[in-house]
Amino acid sequence: MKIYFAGSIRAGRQDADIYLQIINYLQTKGEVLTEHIGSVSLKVMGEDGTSEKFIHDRDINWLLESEVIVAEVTNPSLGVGYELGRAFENGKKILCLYRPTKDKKLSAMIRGSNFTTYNYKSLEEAKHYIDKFFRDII
Ligand code: 6K6
Repeated sequence: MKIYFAGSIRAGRQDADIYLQIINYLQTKGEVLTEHIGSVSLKVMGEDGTSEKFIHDRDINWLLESEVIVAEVTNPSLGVGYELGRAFENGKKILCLYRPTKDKKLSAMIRGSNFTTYNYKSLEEAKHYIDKFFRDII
């Protein structure tokens, strides 16, 4: 099963290590087409020599060929929001994972959508919800 993982890039890389751990776990469920999102060497400013159009078209092709989209949505990202909208319109199975904090709230456009969204506090909890999501969609 092809899985598209989405997480913030230009909106900030502070959660890159969490993305990596989630991606590592998702790789036990299928083929993650976007494993670079977890790379700590991927910085906010961009991949050298790669045009924005190339990135957009490549990522959308990967998204459209994936069956499942998993997004870590704690750090709000325009790109991730856009990918979720495209995924939804194309009938993809969507899991959003969110770490709640006292002073921030997840966008109503995500929480109020039909996406499966789970709050989590630890990697163990995220893994539990990933297991549940994959059990439910099979
Ligand atoms: C590398 C480092 C910074 O920028 C790059 C090159 N850009 C991207 N490379 C790969 N995927 C990208 C890039 N920019 C956006 N995306 C896609 O949008 C990813 O699949 C992420 O899930 C999402 C991140 O969007 P922003 O708005 O946070 O960048």
